[in-house]
Amino acid sequence: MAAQVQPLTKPPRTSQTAWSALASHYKTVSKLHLRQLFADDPERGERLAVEAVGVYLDYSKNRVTDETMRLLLQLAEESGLRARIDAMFHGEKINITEKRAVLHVALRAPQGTSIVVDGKNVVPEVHAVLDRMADFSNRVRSGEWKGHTGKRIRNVINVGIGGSDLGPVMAYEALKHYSDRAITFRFISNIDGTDFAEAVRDLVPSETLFIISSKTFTTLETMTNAHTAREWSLAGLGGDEKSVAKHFVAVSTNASEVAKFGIDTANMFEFWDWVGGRYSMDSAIGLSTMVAIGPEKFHAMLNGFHQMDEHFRTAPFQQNLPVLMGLLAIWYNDFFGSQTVAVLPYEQYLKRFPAYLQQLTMESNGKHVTLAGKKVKHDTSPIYWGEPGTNGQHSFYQLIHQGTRLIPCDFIAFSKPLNPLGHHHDMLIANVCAQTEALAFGKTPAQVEAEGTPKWLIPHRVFEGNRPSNTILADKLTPETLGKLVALYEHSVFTQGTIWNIDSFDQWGVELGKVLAQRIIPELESETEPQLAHDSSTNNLIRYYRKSKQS
Ligand code: G6Q
Repeated sequence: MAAQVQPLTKPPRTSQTAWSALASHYKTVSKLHLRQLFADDPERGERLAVEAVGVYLDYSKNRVTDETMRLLLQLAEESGLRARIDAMFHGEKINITEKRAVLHVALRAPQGTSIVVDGKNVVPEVHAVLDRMADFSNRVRSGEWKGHTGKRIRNVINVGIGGSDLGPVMAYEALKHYSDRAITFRFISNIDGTDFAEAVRDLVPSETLFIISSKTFTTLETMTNAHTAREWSLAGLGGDEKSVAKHFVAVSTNASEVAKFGIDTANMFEFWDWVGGRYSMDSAIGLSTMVAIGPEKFHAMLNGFHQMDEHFRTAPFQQNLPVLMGLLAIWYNDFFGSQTVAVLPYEQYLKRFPAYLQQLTMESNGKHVTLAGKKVKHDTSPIYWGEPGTNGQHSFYQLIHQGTRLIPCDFIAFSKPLNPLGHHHDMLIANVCAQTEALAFGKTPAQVEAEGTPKWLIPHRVFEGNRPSNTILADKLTPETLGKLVALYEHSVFTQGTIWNIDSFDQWGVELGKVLAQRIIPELESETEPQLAHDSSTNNLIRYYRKSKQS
């Protein structure tokens, strides 16, 4: 039972006096308008901004005063954030319910550094796998790695789900600009056969390589898709079992299951139980990313991650980007009662970034008990969602501007475009500035009236403003910047989880989903009418499905 496991590391928590101070401070701040805060402090826009490792965060358009920030920073101190950061970086088993260290930071630790888990420095192993990945990627990219019939590999398909899919898809899309366009990359995750069918419909097996990515190598969706891939591949290659070695490689922690599937463990890329699925895009799970962009750029991405790691580990909290973002998320979630955060990248290549963040944030912090197994006192993870700008502006932004809910937003943008075309980029960035400005300052009835608006129409055209946002700016979307951006959110999630005193690194809800369907599959497939012992609704749905699939 998870809740009975005692914390291996007790965080030094005090009574969080800052929490009650923030609760009463909120009563004052909630009445303040950003218009006033900016008018009273002409320097606010420059003052409430931090730049570190090439990432600029403007948090001035948040509903905070200096006192709010002081109290939030005090909350971080009182929650033992500093000690928790050190515990993570030192390989302590802070994932207490699974008794595991949490060391995605070791995946990007430079060669020659040392991070010890169970008495062993794991950094050399990390680099040994990276070297094997580089060798493999170079061979595929150069055409040296041939398929069974001697043809070069033109298509690479990652088969995985959750953490073994979302990171690879997001990174591929984000870094497409840098990818080898001679190779087609696809991603199969859903157990819905359509996902597989559509991914391979225009491909030939002799030119197609599958990367089966699964930490456990037992996940229903991935194993089902992997077996279908094996059949499809064999069917196109004369049924010769020897072809599997040329068309399948695995990324896993489970060598025996990989061997059972028929993949030579020489073609297996390893990672470790101290890498959580949603924190694994920079491990061997990123093999498809490395094949796409090449080892050098993959290392540049790791370097970006590492720079943000070091910033998080060493910077004072008041200048610490992930800490500030985590604290602001807590401020809206727990004091304003905002339930969601919108992530709005103004960069088309980041179109899958919000989906990636949904897993990172909500699987990590969607928890209802503390490390000690007690019910949490405050709401945990907000719901993260979003779409790239400017598309969102023509749909759901209406609610952000004029709805009744307060939705804090993260705007993400880059100074330089990857595809400079006429004035496109200036117009794109003008939209970022205009949106954050409009959200913060709104439009008063007097302004609307001055525009000649008829009286009856004025209420409809008023924008209250006072809607908070962060603006995150970086120079250009590069592999290095992507690493920084992902690490920024990883550590913001860590900051939030530390303050709520929860285990951000387990996922019992997801584990439950992995076993639930197993019981029902035979009931749907059995030739004879099964004895059903579910509730009446589930029983009825099973019977309805069985009947209609036969009709
Ligand atoms: C991630 C989760 C989950 C996991 C998938 C795939 O943190 O644990 O999304 O990544 O369920 O698991 P496997 O990699 O074991 O197939």
